[in-house]
Amino acid sequence: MRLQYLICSLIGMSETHVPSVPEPPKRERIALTREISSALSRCELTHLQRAAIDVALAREQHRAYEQALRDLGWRIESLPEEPELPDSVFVEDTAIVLDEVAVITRPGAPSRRAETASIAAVLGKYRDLVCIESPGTLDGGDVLRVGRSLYVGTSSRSNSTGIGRLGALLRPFGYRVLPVPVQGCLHLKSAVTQVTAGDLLINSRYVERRHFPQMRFIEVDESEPSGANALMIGADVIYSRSYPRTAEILRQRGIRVSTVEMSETEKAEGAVTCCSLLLSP
Ligand code: CIR
Repeated sequence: MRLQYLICSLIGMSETHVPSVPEPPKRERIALTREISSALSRCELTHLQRAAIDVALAREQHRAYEQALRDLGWRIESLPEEPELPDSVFVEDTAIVLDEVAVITRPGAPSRRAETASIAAVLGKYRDLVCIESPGTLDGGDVLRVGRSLYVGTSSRSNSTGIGRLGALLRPFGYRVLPVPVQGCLHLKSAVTQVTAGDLLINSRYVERRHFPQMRFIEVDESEPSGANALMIGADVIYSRSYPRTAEILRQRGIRVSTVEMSETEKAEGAVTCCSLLLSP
């Protein structure tokens, strides 16, 4: 029964005379990003050889990435450049943002630990904050959330102390934290990301499917091993133009794919999920 009709019946008024029930205030969808550092060429590298990065082009591509998020209804809150922090555009690694709370991480690479202070200052406006503390380490790129489950890659960046602490911090909110081994790539989300409510895009040479029971899988094209990172936004997916064969596989499955050019941040081992932190309503 419609609420207005119920009120009408109770107070004996015609439906047209009842003022409409006010909608609860909507929380804005905010994407937190950061300008590319002029020092990006001095980024951390684990699996790639260093290649020349065009910082001006990287910035242009980053603006197009932000525009893709705007086109899907997100307001961009962009932090200024950190000239002394080469990897600081990869804001995903500094926090895990949930509806109830935000966890400020302690990145595995010592060169990246100073990135968290400015992120905490902004996130504190929107969420209660909790922190991963020494000797724990955790990179947000290792955390794949599917519903109330947080799968966390036991990579070179996230240690068992950090993963254990994440579990203890989030248990009171009803989340379970599940460690998952990864091999051959930087983070868990280099190996697997969610692309629909029931589908994971995966490179099963980097992570085993058995860790994700009840999910279906879309395998990356074998010529595109780094193509498993996609940014799911509702029914849409933001995806790198570097993996056209996998993009086509996603489209054939009926997924709406918006592609962005990521050539320069990819030379720094970045990908589409790493360049924003999404604060959803
Ligand atoms: C690093 O090695 O930390 C950066 N060069 C790349 C981080 C990419 N972040 C991510 O995939 N979440």
